[in-house]
Amino acid sequence: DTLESASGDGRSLYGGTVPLRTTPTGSGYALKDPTRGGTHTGDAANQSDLCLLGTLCVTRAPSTVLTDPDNHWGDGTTADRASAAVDAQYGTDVTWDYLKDVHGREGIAGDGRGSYSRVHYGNRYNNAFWDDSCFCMTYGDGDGTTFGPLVSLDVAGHEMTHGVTSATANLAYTGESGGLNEATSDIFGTLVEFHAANAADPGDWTIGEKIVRPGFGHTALRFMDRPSKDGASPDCWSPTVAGLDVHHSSGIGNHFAYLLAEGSGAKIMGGTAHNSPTCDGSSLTGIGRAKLGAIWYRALTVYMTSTTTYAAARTATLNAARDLYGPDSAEHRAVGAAWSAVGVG
Ligand code: ASN
Ligand code: ZN
Ligand code: CA
Repeated sequence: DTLESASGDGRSLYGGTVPLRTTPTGSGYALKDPTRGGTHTGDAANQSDLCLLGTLCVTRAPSTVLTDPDNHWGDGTTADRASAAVDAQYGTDVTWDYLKDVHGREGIAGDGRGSYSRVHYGNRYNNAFWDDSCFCMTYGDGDGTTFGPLVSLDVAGHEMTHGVTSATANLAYTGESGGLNEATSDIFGTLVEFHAANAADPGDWTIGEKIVRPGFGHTALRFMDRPSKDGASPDCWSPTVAGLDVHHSSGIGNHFAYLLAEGSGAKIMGGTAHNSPTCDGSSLTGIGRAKLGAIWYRALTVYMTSTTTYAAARTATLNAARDLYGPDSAEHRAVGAAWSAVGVG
């Protein structure tokens, strides 16, 4: 577009020094990226939304977009309130670039519109969330004991993927479709993390490894190679999956995604050993992350609906693999084998 933009950089909490595109204001720069649909980040000033009955909330916009006099943002620590904003803006940039470069999608809704992020939401707020109604992201600072600031790449990619899901399959956030909704966010959150190729926050198959603190009791929120490592998620499908919290029933989809991309053998990634046993005793060879992403994206945007179950997700991803690689392709067979390996046969 014709809007002027400038090249800056930021020192983030988790990703080292990162590039940022900003908007010159005359006296300085605003943390707003005209090259990515006007994506911007503001400080929520530790305010919370006004909620009635806990659920009907009025979103409080950040009073201002962050500004900086010299286009060098943050100091890489929480001492500077801009550091978390650098992570949030960078995470949104990488998610934007992943969607565009890999899937040809212009922004979360596919219409070129940028989202905005609010950092420092509430007081020691232990969550991050996407909100369709404001087309915006909100990040808490964490309580410092269980979580630090929730602005890592995988969390940003996870949350903004909820916006993509809303705009496409619109998987209902309950039962098996809810597990698929969460798995979709973990899958693309992870593929965003890999796409960033950031040396300080390299790709892996865990969610939230940068934000958890010792008080959380696990080294990550979720483990896609073996979901049961979190103590609550299933590795293998059974009829009880539908009754689990969506952040645990997602384990079936996460385990499928890991096996399809990486296979069942032992691997070292991001400094940690991954070993993903199958539920049917099979040995699988992975088809790679790029093909997983292509297959899941096509399944999500063409075949899945609000009521898709795991059995229907098997069909949706088989249809997508057939479209992309052919009915007798190794990829099509691999999709069927990976679902069978998590008990969806
Ligand atoms: N962090 C949670 C999630 O993305 C918050 C939520 O909206 N349920 O699943
Ligand atoms: Zn989620
Ligand atoms: Ca991760």
